[in-house]
Amino acid sequence: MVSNEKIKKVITISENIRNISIVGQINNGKTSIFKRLVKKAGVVNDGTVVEEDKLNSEINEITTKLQFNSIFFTELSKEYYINLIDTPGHLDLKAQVVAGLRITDGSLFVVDGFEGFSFGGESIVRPLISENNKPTLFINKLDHFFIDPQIELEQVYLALDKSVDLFNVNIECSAFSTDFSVDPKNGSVAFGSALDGWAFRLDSFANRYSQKHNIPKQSLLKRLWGNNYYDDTTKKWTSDPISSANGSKLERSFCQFILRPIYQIIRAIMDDDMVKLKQINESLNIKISDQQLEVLKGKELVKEVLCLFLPLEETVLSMMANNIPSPLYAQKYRVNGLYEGSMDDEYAKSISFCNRDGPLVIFISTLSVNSFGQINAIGRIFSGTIKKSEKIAIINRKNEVFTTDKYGINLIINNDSNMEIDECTSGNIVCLSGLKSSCLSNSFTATSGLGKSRNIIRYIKLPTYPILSKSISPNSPNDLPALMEGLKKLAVIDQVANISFEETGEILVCGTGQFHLNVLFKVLKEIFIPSVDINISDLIIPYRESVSQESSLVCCAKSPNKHSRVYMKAQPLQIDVAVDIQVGSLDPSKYSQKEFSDKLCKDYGWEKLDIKNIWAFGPEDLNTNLFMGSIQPMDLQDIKDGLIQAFNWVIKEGPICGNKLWGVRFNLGDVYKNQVPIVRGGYSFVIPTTRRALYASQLSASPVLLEPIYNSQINVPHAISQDVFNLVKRKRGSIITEYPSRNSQKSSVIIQLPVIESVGFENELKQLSDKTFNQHIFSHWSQIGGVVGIDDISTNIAMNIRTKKGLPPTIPLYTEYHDKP
Ligand SMILES: Nc1nc2c(ncn2[C@@H]2O[C@H](COP(=O)(O)OP(=O)(O)O)[C@@H](O)[C@H]2O)c(=O)[nH]1
Ligand SMILES: [Mg+2]
Repeated sequence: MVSNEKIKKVITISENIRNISIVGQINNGKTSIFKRLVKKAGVVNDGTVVEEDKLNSEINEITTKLQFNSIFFTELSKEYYINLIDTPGHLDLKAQVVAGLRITDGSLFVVDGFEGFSFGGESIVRPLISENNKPTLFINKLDHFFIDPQIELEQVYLALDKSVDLFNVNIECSAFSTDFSVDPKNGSVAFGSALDGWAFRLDSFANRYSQKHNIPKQSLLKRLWGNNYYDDTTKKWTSDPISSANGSKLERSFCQFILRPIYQIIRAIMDDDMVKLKQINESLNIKISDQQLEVLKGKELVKEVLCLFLPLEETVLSMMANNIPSPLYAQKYRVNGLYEGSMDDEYAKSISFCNRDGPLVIFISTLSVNSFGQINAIGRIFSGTIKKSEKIAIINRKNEVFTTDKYGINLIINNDSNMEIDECTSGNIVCLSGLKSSCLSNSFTATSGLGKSRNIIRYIKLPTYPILSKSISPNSPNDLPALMEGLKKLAVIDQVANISFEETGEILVCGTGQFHLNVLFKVLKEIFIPSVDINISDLIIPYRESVSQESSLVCCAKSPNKHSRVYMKAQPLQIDVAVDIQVGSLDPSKYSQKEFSDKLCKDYGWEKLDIKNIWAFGPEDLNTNLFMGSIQPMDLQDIKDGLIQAFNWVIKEGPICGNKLWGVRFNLGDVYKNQVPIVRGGYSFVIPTTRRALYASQLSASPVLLEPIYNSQINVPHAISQDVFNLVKRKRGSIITEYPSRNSQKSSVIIQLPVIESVGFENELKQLSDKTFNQHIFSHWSQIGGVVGIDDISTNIAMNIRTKKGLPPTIPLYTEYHDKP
């Protein structure tokens, strides 16, 4: 237990602070490591807190929300205060990983050394680099290798080397400027078993051998990895695996000096050879009592001896403290990616020096709810000092500003307990409590004042997209207000979930996948409205309306009095533009109209555009439809807003089945408005008439439906891979790549699968083998069937949706909205 006074002192020394996320693919051992570190060095280290909190944070042992813990660690009389965050590995919850990466400067990237580094890991490297978060690598599950008594140590080395290599290749592919690659030789890679609690770096052995053999540690470190061999006959180091003295095969130094002692300990214990074990213990200076040697047997004894020999906690804490930069150092290069304003202004300078006396800048990257239902705002102080009762300004995603002096400042001890403090300086992660919920949005900047401009810390671009919904209703109508209240809170704390209240009275909760939905409903039921009984529907698969060709004619809609007319055509929005907007690499809201127009011409080959022509992208949250204005000279300023409103209406509810539109470009033609306002009856005609023109143009452009497609990773035993391939085919999926793991009997297969097929797919996969594992992430929209109205598949889907929504049972033709000019 570290005293509060001590903590308050350490957190003021930014050089001694480390902010670190534990990241990696699901099931690789992140939470196991987190728990060990917390138990050993958490500032409240009675070892019980983590277990209690588990209830709220895991479903079937899968981490579902960021887990925080403060750790205190001393090495060579330097005291470190580490804010450690365990992140979920499930791809549905990737947005939380990014929220963690943003407020930390480095990470512990956990890889399963036995299965190797693959797809899920790759997708986390990208946000890691874009957040300028410096990784260290932990290669886990080494115990798996040693189960086999015939194990070839050289094969183990090759597998570990491959994991390090693949990790670095991914880092290098994503990073342009910073060198974030890792290397066992410089101490940024650790190997071990989180389950058994042992781990080492080359350092752990170099220290021992350099003393024993009287060789400088640094020169030994270089030789313990890579193609280095020690020839006992010549007493010389060589890079040749064959002895020059007698032609015999040499053992690689990593195997001889590191893996072999571990192997020998395990073998001696498993073979019950206590004499041998005692010899090894003596030579390696492992101090285990005779009493323990008698009581413990087999695996338990292996754990005990290896934990004494190579304690995981010390290895990992030392690696993180020495390889991950302090805020003082990290903010110098991170400021560029973080701050929106000019790099010359006082905010940028203060952030880059992590200056506690500068203006206050806090970025709140996540809202967390504790088991008592209280919402806390967790963020990083990048500059200045936050002091109790001093007024702060909050700028949210919508650029709204709130000021308040009513909040508590807390250090995070763990997810369920905080330590209230009066002030906190830059470089720390803090939790602000008691903020009014009206000010809270899922990420925002808090500052001491707004300065001259309203520059802020850049918002996090969400890496995932809500795609699957379920509708929800209370069992008893009296509970509706409570349900609404609970859902409002849910929308505040979850960055990605989308909760919508339909005109039909239906309430839809939309998440990134089934796992995400399970998490949302669990939080809702267990924390926000434990006393309300709710009904949850089956999955609702979203389809989008789109077009596959240009309208076959220029459509026309006349105002009711026939005096005004709107002409319109629709066509598919160029696919790379739509896709780049979808994945976030092209964001219309980031550019001025002229810049955007130039970009379309330069990067997407559009013909020189009259820049005034791009009128609107929509819908607001995902601008994948475009409304091009008219080029006619006649002045439309007085009705332009109405025209755009009609566009925004139609793209939310298309004519085929009232679904959203994706990838449609509408081109406004001529607009005739009667010059005498009294005759045209004011402007009330604009919206309904334009809407009809839009409908007609969409319906005359070979309308189609799009279905969502997943990118999925499945881990399957080699023995059933052919059966799995057949299943994928049957479910309309396609195989993208296969990564066979050379150590285990499994492959990692990347496939694309229609979302609707994923539900049954999982069940059938489990029937083939319960050793399979799969997870999905939204990939893209793809046309299903042919033109609606002609093709049976798409027409039936559209008809079913119409029936469910209570729409008339025929899909309209364009002629219903088109008036002969
Ligand atoms: N054999 C073995 N299993 C491990 C090791 N580390 C973790 N596990 C197991 O792997 C599973 C997932 O671990 P967890 O820490 O929850 O992984 P996370 O999803 O990355 O947080 C659990 O069943 C652990 O007991 C290890 O070093 N060796
Ligand atoms: Mg976990």
